[in-house]
Amino acid sequence: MITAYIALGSNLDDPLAQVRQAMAELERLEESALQAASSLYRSTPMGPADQPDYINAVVALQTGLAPHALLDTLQAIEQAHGRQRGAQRWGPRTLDLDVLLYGEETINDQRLTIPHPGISERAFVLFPLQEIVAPDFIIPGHGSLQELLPRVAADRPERLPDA
Ligand code: PH2
Ligand code: MG
Ligand code: MG
Repeated sequence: MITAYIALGSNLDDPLAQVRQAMAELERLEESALQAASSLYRSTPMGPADQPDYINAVVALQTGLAPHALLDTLQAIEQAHGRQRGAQRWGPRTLDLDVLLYGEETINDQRLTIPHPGISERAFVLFPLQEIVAPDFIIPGHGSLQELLPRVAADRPERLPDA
C-alpha cells in the first residue's frame, strides 16, 4: 500500500455538497482506505476571475491501486459528478480530483504528472495539506511544506467550520 494525496475542488452545482459527497466516495474506494481528510476551505479562483469561489480540500488515501488505475477511478467519480471535460482551462467545474502525490514516486507521462505540477504554488492545496501531514513533510522535488507555505500566505484560503 502507498499513501497518495488527492486534492478535491468544486465551484459549481453546490460545491460544498460536491466535495462532501466525493469524500464519502473516496472512503469507499476499492483497495483503499481513507487515512486523513482536511477541513473544507473556500478559495478565490485561480485562473479566470469570472467564476465562483471554490471549495477545496485534501485527503490522504492508503491505496493498493497503481497510479493510472487510481487516476481512472478518480476520473470516473468526476464523471459521475457531471464533470464536463475539455472545457475552458482553469474554468469552473463540478468536481476536480487531482493526484498530488503518490508515495515518493515521480511520474511524467501523457496522463499523469506526479508530483502534481501546481502543488508548490497553490495555497488552496498547501494549507489543507498542512492539516493532515507531519510538520516536517517534504514534497519530493519542491522542498518542505514549512518553506512553501509562507510564499502563498497572501492567498490563504478560508477554513470552514466542521460540518
Ligand atoms: N482549480 C482549477 C482552477 N482554479 N482555483 C481554486 N481556488 N481552486 C481550485 O481547485 C481550482 C482553481 C482547475 O483545476
Ligand atoms: Mg485541478
Ligand atoms: Mg484535475
